[in-house]
Amino acid sequence: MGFFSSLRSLFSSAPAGERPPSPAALSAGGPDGSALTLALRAAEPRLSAWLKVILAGVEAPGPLLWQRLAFFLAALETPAGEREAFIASFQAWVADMGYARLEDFRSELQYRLALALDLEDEEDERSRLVLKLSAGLAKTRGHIARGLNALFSSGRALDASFWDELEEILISADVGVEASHSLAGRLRARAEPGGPLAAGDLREALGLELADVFRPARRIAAFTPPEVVLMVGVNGVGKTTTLAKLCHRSVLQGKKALLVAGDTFRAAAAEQLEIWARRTGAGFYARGQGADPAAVAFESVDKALAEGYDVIFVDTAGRLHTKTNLMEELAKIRRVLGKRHPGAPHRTILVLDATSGQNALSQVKLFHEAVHVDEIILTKLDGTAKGGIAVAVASRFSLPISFVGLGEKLEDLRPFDSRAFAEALLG
Ligand SMILES: Nc1nc2c(ncn2[C@@H]2O[C@H](COP(=O)(O)OP(=O)(O)OP(=O)(O)O)[C@@H](O)[C@H]2O)c(=O)[nH]1
Ligand SMILES: [Mg+2]
Repeated sequence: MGFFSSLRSLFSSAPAGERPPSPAALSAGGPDGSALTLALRAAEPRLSAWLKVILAGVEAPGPLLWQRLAFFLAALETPAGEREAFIASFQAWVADMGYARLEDFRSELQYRLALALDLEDEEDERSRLVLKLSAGLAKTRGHIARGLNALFSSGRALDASFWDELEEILISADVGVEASHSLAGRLRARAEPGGPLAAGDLREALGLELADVFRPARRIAAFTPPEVVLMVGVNGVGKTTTLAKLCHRSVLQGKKALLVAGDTFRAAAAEQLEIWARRTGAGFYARGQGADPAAVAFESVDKALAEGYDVIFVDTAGRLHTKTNLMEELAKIRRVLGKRHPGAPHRTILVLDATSGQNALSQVKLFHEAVHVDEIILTKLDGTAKGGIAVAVASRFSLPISFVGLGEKLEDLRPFDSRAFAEALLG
């Protein structure tokens, strides 16, 4: 959609002399168009502020909420069809999830609006990301911060033992021996010419060095639709959930998406994916258990071409990276996709579980050798003390981390932002 500019001009300036109505007046009067418009105009031009206005007096999903949303989207000159589709899809999702209270669905609503209105790069969303990351990385940060605070505020000389200790603190948060050594070395190079740095400067310099380890996300060259996304990784890391989250993002951005059950090994795998397809409003393709996953992938491209899908997401069974026959099966899926649709798969995504520690490094190496990985998604960053693995992976392999998983819900997948990550890690 992307009507952000019309949004700004519609709501950004309250005409002098007009006072916004109180939230109480709004809720009592129901969807009073002019009162709402005034309140929206008076609000700060940020999605969260507008949402506060729209949701004033709303306690549960019901007619008031749907009317408010319809009004908001209409005021932004969203075409009626898109407006209705947005609301219908949100209604279906709320019903499906059985959510009855505002606090259950508020953040999903904000997430959907941010994507549909193309607002995700806004300050508002970035600070939500930092908040979420900070909460997720609390354990890792607790670990690192205690050590760094003690070290940086010790007033000690920046001698060999100082840098050794810094390395040890980083290693203990799973940053890895190699990456910790190189980070400490670069910080040392920064610190030495000018003599000892203050504690705050050291922390800031470490933050910059950390953020610098990460590569910017890859830009995808032009291709003929459908875009084909292939998900790979060891067992239980979050491939299927992450695929559903990515699919959700695509659908919210207005794309026609197909979820493909390429995990024909586990009986429940296709059912799990079919539920996600219903929740996200995507199409679904599967064959019976035991079917050849490469054939399923091939046929799904046929279906996507025939039915005009923009993007297809192919799930695969979890596999141990050390089992050569299973890795060969993945390589075959890849080959077959490329034969049916030149350039496919356009994105091969390796999912890593942040809690798996240093083993993640050998997963990257072997999956990359077998199927050529384009990007990495790191899941379960919420609540692990091993968040430093992101740094270890990025410094060892020249692969971008595109998204991070911060929980089990559909909205808990966010684009990776190296600055936000370094901030959240160091506090
Ligand atoms: N806390 C948290 N849990 C997650 C995250 N991503 C996935 N999970 C959970 O991890 C578990 C496994 O997720 P799946 O998506 O089934 O993993 P998978 O890799 O498809 O598993 P297999 O297909 O069996 O190999 C589920 O309970 C998910 O809800 C995350 O970012 N944070
Ligand atoms: Mg799975």
